Amino acid sequence: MPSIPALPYSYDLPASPSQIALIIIDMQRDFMEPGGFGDALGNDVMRLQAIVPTLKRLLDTARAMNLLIVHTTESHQPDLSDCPVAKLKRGHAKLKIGDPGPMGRILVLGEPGNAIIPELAAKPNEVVLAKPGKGAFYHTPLEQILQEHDITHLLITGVTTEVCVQTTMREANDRGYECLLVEDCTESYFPEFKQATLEMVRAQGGIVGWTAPAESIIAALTDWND
Ligand code: C5J
Repeated sequence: MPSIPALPYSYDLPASPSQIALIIIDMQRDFMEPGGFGDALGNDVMRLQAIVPTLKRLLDTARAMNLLIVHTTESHQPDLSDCPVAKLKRGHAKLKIGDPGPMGRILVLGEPGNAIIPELAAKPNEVVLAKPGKGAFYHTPLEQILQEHDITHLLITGVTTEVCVQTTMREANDRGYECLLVEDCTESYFPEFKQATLEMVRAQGGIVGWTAPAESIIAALTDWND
């Protein structure tokens, strides 16, 4: 059975590529571009751009291998009925969730800022899930979709590492998935938080899962396919 060099030890691939899903968390303009939610919270959003070419290469590999691809966005209904008051009030941002901004209403489904960045836009056969929380399993059909496809292994990517990515990885780990966090396909507004998250998930013998760089994953998947 092929495996990927990873930390804290090699990540064994499943019997078939069809059991692997690529999960791409919240690569949406709200977090990636000036004028969105990330910017409203006072962050330097441009530092997230560095992962885009690498993530695109991994996405292309996953597409070539017909892996299940799941994109998520952090999104709320236009009436904000799915946004807890506590979330709405949090942070004293200059623009709150639902406020009009340069890319439309902040974190609202269907607004220009809520779209996935064009480089990583979903193809029609890929799953796109709008999630109202930080974790991708909360109030979404993700678990059911993974079960229907007999998925056992998740390659986890996206932004931001210590918020929606880490929350999703922990939720997935608790549900029994073998989770590999792709080191150079995830980013944070805070480099030290990204580093801490990578160390946290793979500590204690991989208590939440594994980490590996994209090139190791792409090489292993490509060899497997040959
Ligand atoms: C945040 C996310 N950071 N996608 N959302 O609020 O990580």
